Amino acid sequence: MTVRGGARPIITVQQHILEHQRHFPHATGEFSWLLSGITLATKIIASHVQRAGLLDVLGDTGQVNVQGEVVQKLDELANQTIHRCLGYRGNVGIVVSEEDDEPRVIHEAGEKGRYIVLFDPLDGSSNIDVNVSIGTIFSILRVREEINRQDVMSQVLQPGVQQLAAGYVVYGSSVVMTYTTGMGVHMFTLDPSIGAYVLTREYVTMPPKGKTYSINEAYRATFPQGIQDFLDWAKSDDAGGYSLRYVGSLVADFHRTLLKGGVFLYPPTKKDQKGKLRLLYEANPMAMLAEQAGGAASDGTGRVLEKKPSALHERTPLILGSKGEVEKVLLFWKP
Ligand code: P6P
Repeated sequence: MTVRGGARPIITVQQHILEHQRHFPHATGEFSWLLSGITLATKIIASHVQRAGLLDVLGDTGQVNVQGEVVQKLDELANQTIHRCLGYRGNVGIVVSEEDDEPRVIHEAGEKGRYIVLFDPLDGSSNIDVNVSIGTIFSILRVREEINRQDVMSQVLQPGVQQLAAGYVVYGSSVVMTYTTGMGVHMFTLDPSIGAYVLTREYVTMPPKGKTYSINEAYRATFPQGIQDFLDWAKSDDAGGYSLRYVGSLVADFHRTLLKGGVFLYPPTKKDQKGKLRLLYEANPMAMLAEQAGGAASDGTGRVLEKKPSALHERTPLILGSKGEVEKVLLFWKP
């Protein structure tokens, strides 16, 4: 449902979560408190992203992160901002970031720390300095009582089907937060005049088909043969006129796919033989959103959400988008 102009109600993301509280019967507002930490952090990040040329936040820090990637100044700012905003929410027990080697245990939370928050603080780093859309991705798991709380890695390495919630914020021509708690996908636009995320689309559904494919074809020669066969077919008359759109920021490429349909592909390459995208805090949250919107997310052999993670920064191949389009890719690519 698109919430049209006129006398539409102003519903903030906190209000929306409270109304959806029944999915967390014992949360009694706890979850909305947690989400308010994420919305606060992304408002701060947005304010820096939109003034990047005016503040000393462009360029890199000269450091290399656990991924082997040069850390941009805005990467570090986003990472620290999310840690600061989440660390004192009281109900967050463990925080995992793409920028951190290991999970951070929030000792102050103690037994009250019932949630695990995983995030890519600023996805699309290569686009930061050239004013192209970038984003923040988050995933929320519950601390599992049946697992020793001190066994942090076992707590964190949960399959995507265990996610309580997932979402992203895309810092583009407007700042849009998209999230799901397993009860549909909902979108909010940050209204800078009031500093609040306001509901703009509810129960978003992904078109079942879409004539757009999104892939970095520079790596074509090292894609699996089945992916190369799909790309050849998509360019053929038989396919009926696909176009290529590729921003190079997962959040932006997924946001377009969610709204317009199509398929995003990051298959294995010679450089990233297990795919480039990280399972826990990129692929899983996007896969939850895709499936909640009626789409699909596969690693080539099965649902991304059913993968049992074995390492914190594990990567995965990702075929993500309209159900009909993901199925077409898998007709050609059977790893
Ligand atoms: P490539 C950004 O660095 C990122 O992690 C994703 O946001 C994006 O989809 C992908 O990498 C782009 O990778 O190899 O095409 O530059």
